[in-house]
Amino acid sequence: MDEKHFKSGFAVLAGLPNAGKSTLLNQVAGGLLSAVTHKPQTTRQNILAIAEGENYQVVFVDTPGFLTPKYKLQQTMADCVDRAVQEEADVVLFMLDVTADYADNAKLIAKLKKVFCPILLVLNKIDLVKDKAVLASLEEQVKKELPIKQTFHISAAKSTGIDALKKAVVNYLPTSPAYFPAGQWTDRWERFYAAEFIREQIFLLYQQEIPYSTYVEVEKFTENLGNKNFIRANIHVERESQKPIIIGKGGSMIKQLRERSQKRVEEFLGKKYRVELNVVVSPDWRNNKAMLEQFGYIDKDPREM
Ligand SMILES: Nc1nc2c(ncn2[C@@H]2O[C@H](COP(=O)(O)OP(=O)(O)OP(=O)(O)O)[C@@H](O)[C@H]2O)c(=O)[nH]1
Ligand SMILES: [Mg+2]
Repeated sequence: MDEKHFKSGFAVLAGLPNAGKSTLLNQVAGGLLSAVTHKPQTTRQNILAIAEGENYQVVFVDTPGFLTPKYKLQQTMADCVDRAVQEEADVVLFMLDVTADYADNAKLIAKLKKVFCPILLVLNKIDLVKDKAVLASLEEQVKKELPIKQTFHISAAKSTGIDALKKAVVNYLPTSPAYFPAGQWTDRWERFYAAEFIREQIFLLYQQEIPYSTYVEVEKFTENLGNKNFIRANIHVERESQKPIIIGKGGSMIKQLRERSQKRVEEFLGKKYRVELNVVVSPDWRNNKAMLEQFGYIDKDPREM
């Protein structure tokens, strides 16, 4: 390793819900690290993926979709975006879904105007546009408002344009030693991913408000205990009336959820697990500061510890 020329830093993915940030993170990470679903607001916390080469280490940061908070959980999600963009980023990748309404980005753009680091524009979902002139006109609009260094046309889902983007990102990083030991690909524990992927399956399986009202807590995560790997998770919902919806008629829904979650976790961790799910009612947790702290969505105020 040539320390004089080693580059390292944080590349933050910022964009509206559903722009494809987590799909891109998974592409650059080379594994399904971050939950992806067709529903907006899938990601609730910043998720890192570390990509490294001979002379660089890029820490990609997936953030929750930028939104105007309506309840406390959404406030914690917006805080994650602020922290990543304003405090952590060495380069920001501003992601746009080229099929979505550009006007919805106004507030995020206002925020990005205050950022000092370079901003790259990433136009995503180009597989869905036939008329490529749309891309040039979008780029022109964004450039009227933000000092964009470079623009990339990608399809995160179809893996188009990813290598060029990844390569370019390295150029915008400072000369710096690596932030994480070589070979490390994330900063989270397996337990965290187990909870995330069960939550991902809830987003895919249930409708309307249910996914948004749910928090998954992995209560037990044991490996090789009598040759068994075992995960027990509590699914917290907000109201008593949501419990039977999660469970379904004769337990049919929770059975499906258990099977899908088990498959997803096994694929990710590369081992067999037995997953057990339990439903708990935690009234109005999305608006309860103490519960949000307990669930790890807010860092505890050290003065109150
Ligand atoms: N056609 C197409 N779909 C894509 C592309 N990238 C992402 N998607 C889809 O867009 C949806 C949202 O993708 P996510 O990666 O979860 O989006 P996100 O920006 O992380 O969303 P939040 O976590 O809610 O902020 C999923 O259904 C993806 O499969 C793309 O390049 N082309
Ligand atoms: Mg996401």
